[in-house]
Amino acid sequence: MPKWLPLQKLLQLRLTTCLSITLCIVAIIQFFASYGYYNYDHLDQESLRHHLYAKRNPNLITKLKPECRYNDILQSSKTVGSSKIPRNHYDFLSNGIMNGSYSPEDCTPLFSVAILVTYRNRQSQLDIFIPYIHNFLRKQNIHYKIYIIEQQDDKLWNKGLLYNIGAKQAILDKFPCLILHDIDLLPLDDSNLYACLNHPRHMSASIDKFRFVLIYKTLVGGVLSIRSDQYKELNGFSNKFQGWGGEDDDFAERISKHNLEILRFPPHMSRYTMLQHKQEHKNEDRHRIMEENKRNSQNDGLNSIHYEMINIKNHRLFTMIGVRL
Ligand code: NGS
Repeated sequence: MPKWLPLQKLLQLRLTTCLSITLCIVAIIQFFASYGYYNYDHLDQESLRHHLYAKRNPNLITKLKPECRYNDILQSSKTVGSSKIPRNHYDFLSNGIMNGSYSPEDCTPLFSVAILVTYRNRQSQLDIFIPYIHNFLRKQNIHYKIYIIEQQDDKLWNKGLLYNIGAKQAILDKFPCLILHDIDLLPLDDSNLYACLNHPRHMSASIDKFRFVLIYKTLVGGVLSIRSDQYKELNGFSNKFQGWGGEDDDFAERISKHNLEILRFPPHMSRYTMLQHKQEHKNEDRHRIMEENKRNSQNDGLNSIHYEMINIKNHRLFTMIGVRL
């Protein structure tokens, strides 16, 4: 047997190991590159103003002021990096805010928006979210009001029902546009105008936690804007989802059943950072409920909410609706 054979074998072995490692790396890169959409379908930045749903709350007192302008906001390239988000707001000034509501001082807004935030036991996130979002929204020339809908019981979390409760109140208060907002998401782009379009808009299409890709095309969870009349038409959210997950996919199904589209702004206008938290308990029944609801959802939603209202408290920076389910 020639002397060089073991060395040749060793070399061969090394070569195959190197090859397999390279193949593995390529496969991993491929997997991550194909998981989600970097450049999802979206409206053109130039055409956005044609899609806006301009409607004010009739209760808003407007004095003789010129109409607010939105072009500069929609064209703004100002953005903040996820790592630059302030974690405390000791220097926060609440100028102009009353009961969670704000309207620009020197112009008449074209949009009135109710921001609905479902909540339980996340004080540290509330402390970051509230001042951040007020600072962000006060630059947008819109009239808005922040509602926090708090589940004050130990039952399983029911986000869909909480959104229905918030929407009912905001509609009673005559808001024509609802923005359903996770408390752990903070917008990064000034151009992400908090207003409704003529179709529902998934606003948080580009989140740092998901490497700024849209994880699937029908995702509407996170931050979603929808006209109040359309929310009523869809009969709101299903009240049946208890625990984490599924209620938003069920809502997407309602949107498509009513021949509405899910619109999005371009990725560079739709970036958010997600505050860290532990994963909620998953609802094991969520897929079954979604299947059931595909067949019948007419009597499950805004028209069938049961809850005990504890109180509605007006704080300076938000209105808190406390409920037991
Ligand atoms: C899907 C969930 C949605 C959820 C989305 C993103 O799998 O409710 O993930 O979740 N649908 C089902 O479970 C059927 S996230 O990673 O942002 O917490 O919104």
